[in-house]
Amino acid sequence: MHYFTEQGATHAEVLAKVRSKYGSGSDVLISSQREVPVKSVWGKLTRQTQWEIHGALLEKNKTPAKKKDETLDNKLKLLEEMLNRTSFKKTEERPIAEAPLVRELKPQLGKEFVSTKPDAVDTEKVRRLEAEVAELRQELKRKGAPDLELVAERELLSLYDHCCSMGFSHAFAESLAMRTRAAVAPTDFKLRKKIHEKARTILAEHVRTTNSGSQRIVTLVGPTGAGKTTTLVKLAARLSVREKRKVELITIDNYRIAATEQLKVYARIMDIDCRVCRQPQELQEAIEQSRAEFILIDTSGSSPANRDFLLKQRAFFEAIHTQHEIETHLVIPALTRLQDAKLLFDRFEIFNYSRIIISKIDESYSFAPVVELADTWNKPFSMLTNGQDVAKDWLDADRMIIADALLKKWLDEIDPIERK
Ligand SMILES: Nc1nc2c(ncn2[C@@H]2O[C@H](COP(=O)(O)OP(=O)(O)O)[C@@H](O)[C@H]2O)c(=O)[nH]1
Ligand SMILES: [Mg+2]
Repeated sequence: MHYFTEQGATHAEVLAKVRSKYGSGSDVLISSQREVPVKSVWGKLTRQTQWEIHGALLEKNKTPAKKKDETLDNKLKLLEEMLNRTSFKKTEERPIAEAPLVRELKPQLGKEFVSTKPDAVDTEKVRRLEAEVAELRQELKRKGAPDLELVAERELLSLYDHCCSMGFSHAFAESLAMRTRAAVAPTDFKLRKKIHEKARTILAEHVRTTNSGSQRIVTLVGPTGAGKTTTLVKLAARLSVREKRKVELITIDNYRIAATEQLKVYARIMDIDCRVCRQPQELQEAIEQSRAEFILIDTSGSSPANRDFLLKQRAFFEAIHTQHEIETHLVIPALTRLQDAKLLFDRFEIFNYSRIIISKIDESYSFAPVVELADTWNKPFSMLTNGQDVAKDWLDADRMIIADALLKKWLDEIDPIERK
């Protein structure tokens, strides 16, 4: 424990000095703050006074706190802290004491921190902060924020805000915040680590996962450029190179020569057969003749709006589905927005896909909309892809990995010491 005494001409000045030197975390304990006579001869002669704050710094954090940014979260913390250090007893002098937010905070005022002579600068700051917070709260309300107490439950609000910023719908974000609230003890409402722990588990409950390669015939569908061909090759490499299974590639993407050639090159490298089927009948015959343990079918990419094209592609699978089970994965790029994801989930349903692959997670900040939609449609994830290297840039879907990818950033925003 390190003890300190700081002095300044005004209460605000000395408080600012303490904050800038030691930060404002829970490790900074203030034992007393009072007005004292200036000890110098000149001070005695002129009966000057100054402010003095005595306190202690707990061992765990001797470094000054990081400069706070302008988020709602930080504003609330700052506001609460300032209110804790300022008296609002004289309501006639301080109309702000009747403001709703202050009423909300009043019961939390710590007696030992109540100054008998509050500084005007502090009051002004409180007013300004309160106005800003009220504005931000209005903004949150407009966005449909849940009915949570602004200060006491600020970490739950912050969780809600984070989920919205990741791309979840407001309804999903609210449901997650409220379910987390129900699972956390009220004494932990201000502890992000505790809230994160529960939120992570609750979010993971919304994520279903499954395997790939459960059927002999596997196909990937999805929009152009989603990563279908690359991911199919990744699957082929895993089955043939790693698991030593006999694999054959078939492409019904006969519209783009380059796409067909791309697949043939990969097949040559892996030393596996590759065929191009231009008609549904050809696909049927190719499957009948194949001796492979796994047949991986590459499809043409298509805009979800092009229903005719999608129906043409589906005709290939209609030709074989009576004799064969088909494992169909919908490939969706991680950066797909909620409205676009809705369209993909809906339009590609004609392929009766049973699994979702999130591709290109390395190119996106978040894939929350895909996770929300998969939950709504009750579809499990099979794989995530994270790069162009066909030998290694993929991973099996895992509910905790998915939950962490969406919530860990929120936990990481706070001080590493608070996180422990
Ligand atoms: N960064 C990144 N790029 C990828 C990933 N998967 C595929 N790609 C790239 O995305 C582009 C389109 O991939 P492709 O497999 O041809 O998409 P398709 O049209 O759906 O078959 C190619 O340049 C791929 O190398 C991935 O997981 N991460
Ligand atoms: Mg392709």
